[in-house]
Amino acid sequence: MNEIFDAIKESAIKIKYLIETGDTGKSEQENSTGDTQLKLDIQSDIIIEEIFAKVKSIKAIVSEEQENIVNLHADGEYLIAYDPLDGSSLVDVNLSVGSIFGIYKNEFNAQNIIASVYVVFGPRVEMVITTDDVKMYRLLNGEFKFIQDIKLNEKGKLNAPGSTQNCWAPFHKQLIDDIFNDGYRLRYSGGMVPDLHQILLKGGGLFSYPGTSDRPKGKLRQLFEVFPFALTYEKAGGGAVDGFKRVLEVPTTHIHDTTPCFFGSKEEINRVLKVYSENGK
Ligand code: P6P
Repeated sequence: MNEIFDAIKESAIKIKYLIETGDTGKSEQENSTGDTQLKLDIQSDIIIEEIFAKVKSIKAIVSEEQENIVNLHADGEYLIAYDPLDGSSLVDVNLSVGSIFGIYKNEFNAQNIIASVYVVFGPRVEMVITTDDVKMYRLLNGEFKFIQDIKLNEKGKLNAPGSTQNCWAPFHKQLIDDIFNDGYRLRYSGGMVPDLHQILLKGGGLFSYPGTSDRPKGKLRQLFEVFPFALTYEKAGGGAVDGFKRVLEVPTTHIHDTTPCFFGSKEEINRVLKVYSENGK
């Protein structure tokens, strides 16, 4: 699998340059979930696909920016689902963005995810690789150097409450208010990669993107946003749930399916499960 990690490192260096120099304007296209595609989205996707096409162990890929699966090498053993530049619109206001990769075997579904990678493009470029553990690397003089292992505390201090105001569950807002009343600090940029990276590095807390009235199945995509981070949070000693169960037990029927999601330290995740099981459907 190291050849895949090396391919992602190669793409990250090119995407870093693209972010610094590229045109952040809108393209004429929409992706399969109706998001208007920015030129950065399309160009980042092209960079990644061209690099992955050279890796013989990759059988097929799924991109947030493309409707269908792209078959690469019939004898390949890995499937990769990725979001080439999540939160790309944040580049316009100079906030951090990221790329997310889920590495699967046999099928694109939660049961078959075997590794994940994300890259944060911020003041520094950092890459986090999850296999049986969670390891962080930083781009230094053109090379990714190992910096640290990542482990979550049992309980954290940060709260990233995405889209609470639109949540379908009337009790959800009270859950978030109670967490703030317990002294958690608000940390939400609108980019899931830096928001989740911060919670991982600051010892823990809770990131929520619940189902909303207009999107009861949530906004974040299973294969290339939620499942990769769910693996990372679980391997770091925390958890990831949809309110009622592990998100890594959520079935996938379409490659662009979404799911409500909560990522956090053990204590915060147990708090979500308790409130949803007592009040939810
Ligand atoms: P909202 C970015 O567009 C994204 O997909 C995630 O990175 C982020 O967590 C979420 O959407 C933000 O959504 O509704 O708060 O703008």
